[in-house]
Order: sequence, then structure tokens, then C-alpha cells
Amino acid sequence: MNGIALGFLLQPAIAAELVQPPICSEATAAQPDLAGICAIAPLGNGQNEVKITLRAASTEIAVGGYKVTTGNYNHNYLTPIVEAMPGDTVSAHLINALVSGANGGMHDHNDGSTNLHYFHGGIVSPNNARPAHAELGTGDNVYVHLKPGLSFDYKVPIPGNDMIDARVLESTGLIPHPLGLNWYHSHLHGISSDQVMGGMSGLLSVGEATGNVKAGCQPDPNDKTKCSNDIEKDTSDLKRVTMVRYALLRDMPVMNIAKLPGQANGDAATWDPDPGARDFTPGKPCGVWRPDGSGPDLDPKLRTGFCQREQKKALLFTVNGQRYPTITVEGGKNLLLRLGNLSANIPYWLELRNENEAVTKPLRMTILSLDGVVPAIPIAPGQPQKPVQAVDYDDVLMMPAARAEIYVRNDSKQENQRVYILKTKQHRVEAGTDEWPEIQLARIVLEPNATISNAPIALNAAIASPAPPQIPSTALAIETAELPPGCIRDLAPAFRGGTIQFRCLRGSPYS
Ligand SMILES: [Cu+2]
Repeated sequence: MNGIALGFLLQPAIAAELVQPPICSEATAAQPDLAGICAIAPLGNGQNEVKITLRAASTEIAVGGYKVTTGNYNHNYLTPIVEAMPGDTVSAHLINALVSGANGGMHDHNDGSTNLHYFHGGIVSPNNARPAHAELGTGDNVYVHLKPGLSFDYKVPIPGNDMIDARVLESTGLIPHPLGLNWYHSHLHGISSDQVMGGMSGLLSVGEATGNVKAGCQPDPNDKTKCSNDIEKDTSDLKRVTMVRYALLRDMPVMNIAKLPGQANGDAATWDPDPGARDFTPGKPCGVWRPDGSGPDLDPKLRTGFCQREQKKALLFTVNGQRYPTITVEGGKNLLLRLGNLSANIPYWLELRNENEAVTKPLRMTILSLDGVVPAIPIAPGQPQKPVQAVDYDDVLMMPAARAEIYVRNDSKQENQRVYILKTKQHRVEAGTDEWPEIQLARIVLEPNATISNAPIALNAAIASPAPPQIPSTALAIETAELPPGCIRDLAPAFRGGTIQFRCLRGSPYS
């Protein structure tokens, strides 16, 4: 028994259930772990301002079983999730407490500056939130350059109902902002790669977490154009049994490790500044160091959230900062994985493989949204009774910055527990020569289930108002008029209530 107990103690991360980031939303703002980080202010029309505070500083944080010093937000690798609704405003108070040269990363020309791309993926304005001066750039402005010791407030309205021209999704009419996952991250050119890798990034959800969970149609046997099920009821039933797990995929090379990743439990490590640590040109295998010190074992099954090329170094591939965590899905529950590839430059080609190798087929993944958009063209208001069937895939390639909502069902009759490994496939990305090693990222345990649900899953296509975008004749006149020198036309007339304006550079006689 002692041996078992010791073995368990030596690998604390393996048994650990996936932790969840704090969520800043109307429903959760009062939670103690969000004190000083999340504030909700009603805007008076049923909508809210959802505001997070991000304090960028170079501090020691927990990453994959080690303690590593990085530039990060709020002294935590696990950054807050922002959940806001179309029509809300998302705000961020960015405090730059970084100091010159000390974020722990690879660049030595770093003067401690930073900034924020707050709503990567959003259909929002990079302009200032009116009526502030344009120079303040409080919109989703990635050209802010925030020096150490300064702070900056970002304020970005999310377009609500009928505020976006549906042509952005190759449809007609007007739609609200699509529901799905976006992300925020440091965007200062020259240093953002290090800052993102150190943890200066997070996810931003438009819509509630289960907003894209929707039941599909069971065709009526007598009239195939109709559905025999009550889609609204089935949708609320599905949402009720949906377990949401946010999963932030991140990598970090570490060195000076006293203990191997399987044994580390809060031990100190140093961020490895050598670009070669993340060089995946072919012929540079990454394995797991043998306990007898005789070199790397290249069996991919051993690469549980890490791989190594040297005994004292490791490349960590964490989920929510944990190495190889477990996600347990109770019987009768389905799992909604809300994933973000928050790495600076590593593609994740994901699949779900049964732990039992006799099961050769991967578990198919139902994709509900990709990069913040439901992959279906908007539909007319009468059409929700004929939902668009969701599509299953064997794998999903997520390039850096990609987000996906993946639905994994556990509501069919299953007498035995099934364990699937969320892993990256060994792959070479068409766009380059890098060859990425297979890494086991997390275990998904599907507990036995007795109750069966037959509701199919549909895509939550946006509903477009039939009215075409109304452009006032005055605005039309401006739109067709010649542009004054030094000026550009403002985008999104619908978003701004139909007025088209020029934006002119400072110094232009028209500014
Ligand atoms: Cu971005």
C-alpha cells in the first residue's frame, strides 16, 4: 500500500481535476475570487458594463507543477473569463506594473511596456468609445503603447440586436453580435509573444457559456418538413445537463528543473529564454527523460502535458496551467469544452482518443462554434423550428489564437466508464516546416450512464431581422461622395445607428 500511496504523491497533477478560471459575468461578479478583478455596472437598458481589472506585473506563478516568474495578469496564470451579452459593454482597466527587462521571457529589448487587444474576434470598433477624444483610443485599439507605471481604460460596446449587417456572415438583414468565444491578449509589437506566453491573455465570451447549445430537429415521420420534437424544451433540457469547462491551452519552456514534470509539486523552475527550446523543425525529437537518466524515451504516451530534450529542461503544454488534468463528466451530463489556443505560436491539432487502444476510432467532436462564430449562415425568424444540424469531426486544428466550442455527449446508454485522452496529433502544418510532437493534454472521464437522450444537436445560427440595413439618404450622399484627403470612412453604419462619418488623421484639414 505504501508504494501506491507514494506513487500517487509523486504525481499529484495526474489525478487533479481541471480547475476553472474565475468568470466575470453578471451572475458571478460577487464571487470572492473576483474581488478587485470584476465589476458589473447596469447601463440602464437591461444591459451591463462588464469590467475586468488586469494588473500586468512580473511575478512568480504556478505553471504545470512549477513556480515560474513571468509577466502575467493579476499574479495568476489562470486569467479571468469575461462573459458579456450582445448589447453590453466590455471594459478593462489595464495597470502596467511591469518593469524594464524583467518579464522572464526571451526578449532583452523589453522596456516593460504593454497594451491590450481586448476583443480579438469581436465585430467591434478600434476607435475610441465616443464621445472621448480619438487620441484616447479607448476602443479596441491595439496601437496603445502603455509604459510602465501607467494605466489605461478600454471600453468596447458589443453590438446588440439588429446592429450588425448580416453580410459579414454572407447573409442579409441585421443580426446581433455572434455568440461565441473571443480572446484578449497583450498586443505590443516586439514583445507580445513573450507576454502572451507568460500568461497575459484570456478568454472573452459573447453570450452565456451555454449560449450556443441548441437542440436539433427530429423529423416528423409523416411530414419530413416538420420536427416532431419541441426544440425549445429540448434546448433547455440540453442546457440543463451541459457541464461547461473552459480550457486555456498554453505552452512554456522551462529550465533548471530539479524534478521531472511528473514529480514536480511547486518546485522552482526558470523560463527558458532559448528560442531553440521551441524549435520544432524535423529531426529534433522531444521525449520524456528516463528515470535512470539515460536519455529521452520517445514513447508519445509518456508525454503527459510536456516533453523534453534535456534532463533539466521541459516544454510544458498545460490546460488552465495544469499539466495533464482530468475532466470528469457524470452520467447523463454532456461536456461543453470552451477551448482557446492562447499560445503565442503553437498549433494544436486536437483529437479525443480512447485510453483503451483496442478502440481505434477517435471520439467525434461536435463543433458548436469556431473563432467566435457559429458556422452557419444567419436564418430568418421563422426558421428556428428547422435548425441547422451540427457537424461532427474526428479532429480540429487550432492555430494560435483559435477558439472552439466542442460538445462531447455522455447521455447515451453506457454501462462502463470510458476514458478519452484530449491530445495533439503529431503533425506538420502545411504553412511551414515545423513538426509538432504528439502531446497528451488532458483526460476526459465519461462516467457510466443509464438515461438516454435522443435530442440531436443543432447549430445556433444567428437570427437575422428581415429588414435590410437602412442607410439614411444623407449618409448615402456621404458614402458616395469623394473622400477628403487624409480621411477614411467609418465602418459599420448599422452599429452607429445609420450615420456614416469620416475619420480624418490628425493634421488633416478635415479633422
Ligand atoms: Cu488579437
